[in-house]
Amino acid sequence: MSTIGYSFITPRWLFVIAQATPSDLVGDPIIIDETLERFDPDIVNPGDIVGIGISSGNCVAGYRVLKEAKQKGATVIVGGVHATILPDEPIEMGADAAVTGNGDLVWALAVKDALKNELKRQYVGGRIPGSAMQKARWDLLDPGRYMFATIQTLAGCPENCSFCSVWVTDGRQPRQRETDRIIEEANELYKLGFRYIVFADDNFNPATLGRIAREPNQQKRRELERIRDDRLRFFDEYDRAVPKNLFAFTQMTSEVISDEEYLSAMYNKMRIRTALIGVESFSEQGLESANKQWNPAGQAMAETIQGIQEKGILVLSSIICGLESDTVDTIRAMSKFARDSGTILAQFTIYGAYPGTKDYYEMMSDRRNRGSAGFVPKHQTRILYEKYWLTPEKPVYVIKHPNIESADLLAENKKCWDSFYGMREILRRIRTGPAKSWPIAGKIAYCCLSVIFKRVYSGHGVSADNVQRKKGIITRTLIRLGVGVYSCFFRQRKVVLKVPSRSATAKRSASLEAGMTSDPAVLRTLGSAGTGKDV
Ligand code: B12
Ligand code: SF4
Repeated sequence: MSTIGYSFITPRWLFVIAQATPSDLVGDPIIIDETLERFDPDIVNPGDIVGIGISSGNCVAGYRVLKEAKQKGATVIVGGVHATILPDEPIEMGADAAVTGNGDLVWALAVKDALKNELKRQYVGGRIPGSAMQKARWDLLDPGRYMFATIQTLAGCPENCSFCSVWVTDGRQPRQRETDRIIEEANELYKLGFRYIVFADDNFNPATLGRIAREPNQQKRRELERIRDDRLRFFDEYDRAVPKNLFAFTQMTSEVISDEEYLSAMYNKMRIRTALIGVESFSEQGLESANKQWNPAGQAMAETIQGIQEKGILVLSSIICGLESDTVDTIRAMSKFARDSGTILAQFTIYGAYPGTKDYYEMMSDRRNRGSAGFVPKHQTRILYEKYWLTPEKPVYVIKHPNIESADLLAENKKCWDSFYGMREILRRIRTGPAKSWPIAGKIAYCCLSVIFKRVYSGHGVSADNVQRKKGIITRTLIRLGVGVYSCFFRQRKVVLKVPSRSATAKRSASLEAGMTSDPAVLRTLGSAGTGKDV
């Protein structure tokens, strides 16, 4: 793993779990984000409590850290979305305990039990109400090492897209955090110099007028109406209490277009300027494969994107290549739709069946039962390996698509990126899209951003950790340039991006560390088990 010691997005859980740590018993935790620098086992002493957060994409690295920490005599507790879905796996890998669901409340209990040598195998954090969701400990953040800090305003999503685990883990009942805590965090981040933040919500607009109108269940409809009212009230208060020049990025559904009041408030009051929208597919069959038929298809989606951009929120369209109904032709058609839609940014991810999703469970059931008499598989797409997340295979080689060979899927995906971010297309967007009215500096910045975006995210889409992946000298130089320009406009305190030397890294090992990679973040609570004394 190589890292430049700087990361795009803060992994929010680290700072939330830091807040949940009983500092009176163990002192402040040491935070390590492997996107910034690799975990150094030498900082662990016997009796320390090490918390590791894993998602399916980075659990291999998480298990490496787990083994290294265990060898040093630590008590290791694993949480995060992957541990929530498969809590037995970290235990099989040697963890002392696994935490499922939200760690905000249950983490302190696990730490106390560890100190008393009474640790249980599993702690069920569940889906806690918004009022119980903790603030993040931004006092432990080194702001110079991240481009954006993350605030969560709401957890859960009422939809049930078949490729997504959010509604399974976080539930379909949206849970809104307390307004005061969100505002407090936003102001704290502002003071730390941030002028652009990420609202790390599962879905920022779970209850728009369009969503409410298509809800068949009357009770749920009323509940969504209440959530919409709460959201609008929260937007008002946020607007009053947070500086006007703190802007934000978020992820939301295209259905926001159905709600003029909500969309305007997102722009005017929450100051959202960019948003990732799950377009998934421009074809009706693709949307059906994704269980997202409520998303507009084709031209209707293009008009939706344009409508949102006309309101001032620039759209990053997220498109999946390799949904079950896809063929080489449909992917090419989608690529053209994306270019013609006017979306200012687009990402083309390759379909993956993550554990916890409906697709995954159905495909695994197909895998087990295919060949049994009378069994009708639900999918034509096949998962080729058990526990594929533990293999070094790239996601594209883990899935056998019914219509497209993996190599072709990769090639078509690459073409999507190449054509969307080809210089001719970038210039066309500058002449015809929302960028048309921008000053020349904005146009140049957009050109640079497009080039960097493609170099950094091509193939997999936006992630928190791409800075550390193996990037060539040109990409690294461009990233440095981009960070410099960004910090000029969106940071109060300028970010000086320098690569830390090995010795500097070692010296810092006993203090706060942060960064970005595809590796997991680690939270090390320094506590001497059994004594309760700070180390
Ligand atoms: C915001 C977000 C992003 C943002 C920012 C990511 C970031 N680093 O902050 C962006 C857009 C960059 C992103 C990108 C991607 N994401 Co994303 N993302 C999310 C989202 C919506 C919220 C994450 C978040 O910050 N939540 C707020 C924090 C506080 O909650 P949390 O992380 O769940 O932590 C709580 C608990 O899990 C637990 N916990 C967590 N760790 C630990 C550790 C210990 C020790 C304990 C005790 C407890 C604990 O306690 C915490 C507090 O309650 C989640 C959805 C979700 N519900 O998880 C998807 C999600 C994590 N992303 C997902 C995916 C697939 C991706 C991408 C691969 C998508 C892509 N491009 O193809 C990339 C790559 C991610 C990467 N490597 O960086 C999947 C992961 C699926 C899986 N099974 O692993 C999720 C679950 C969404 C989904 N579609 O199903 N993502
Ligand atoms: S993909 Fe988006 S809209 Fe669909 S369930 Fe997941 S969070 Fe909700």
